[in-house]
Amino acid sequence: MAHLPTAASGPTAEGLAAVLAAEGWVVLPERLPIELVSALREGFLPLLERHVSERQPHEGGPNRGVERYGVFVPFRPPFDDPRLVENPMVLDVLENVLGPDLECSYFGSDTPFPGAEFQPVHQDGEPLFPEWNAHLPPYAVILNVCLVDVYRHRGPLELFPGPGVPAPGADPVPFLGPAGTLLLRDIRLWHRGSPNRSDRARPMLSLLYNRPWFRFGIGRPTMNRSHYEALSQRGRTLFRNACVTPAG
Ligand SMILES: O=C(O)CCC(=O)C(=O)O
Repeated sequence: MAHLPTAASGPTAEGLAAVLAAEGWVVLPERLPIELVSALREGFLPLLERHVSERQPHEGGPNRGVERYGVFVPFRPPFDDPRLVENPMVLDVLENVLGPDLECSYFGSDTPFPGAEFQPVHQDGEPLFPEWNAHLPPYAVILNVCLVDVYRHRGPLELFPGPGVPAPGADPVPFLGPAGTLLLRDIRLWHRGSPNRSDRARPMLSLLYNRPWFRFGIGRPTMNRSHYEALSQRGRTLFRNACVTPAG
């Protein structure tokens, strides 16, 4: 059975970055504080409820399937907490992988409800040069944080290690762990959502960090000017291409 790569190969940012670059993902050795996770969950559930009441479950693309919802996350408390959006451990690893000019250009979420089934195996980002048969260095990495404990039957995200299309019958590795566990995965990593056989939804936040020339196209972080101005210098650099609306 495959295991998620963790700090075992080196607890330093460089060691974690090397695992991420080689395997396509890494689970960080520290989790978000439980009180922050509770605040994120309490803040997120009303957004999810409103979204569900207004939308059809499969809205958001062919990969979504039924009972799976994608909700964009507004950049305001508690979601703008620097321990989440400019987490020092995350940024130290990512600067090693993406360079010092990285930016954050997507803030969303994925939630399979009880009854969700398998998604098709897919990548969130296409290879940059599909006609060129070479694996290029990472240019965009997703940070995933589950807001509830995730175990086998609660619809974990399933990851297929390494570059390339998974071989038929390849065994994916489920992303399991207590709420607040931090996963970094290359946008090109093949993955799928799995069935949620529990009695509870599995909300998971997604932030995309990328090299400055990459454009993802949807889910650009949106914040009002007062939230932008409250950011640290590092935060303003990370969110320099955010959609900033007048304060109000
Ligand atoms: O949240 C999940 O389990 C998978 C979500 C996903 O990969 C997607 O919607 O593209």
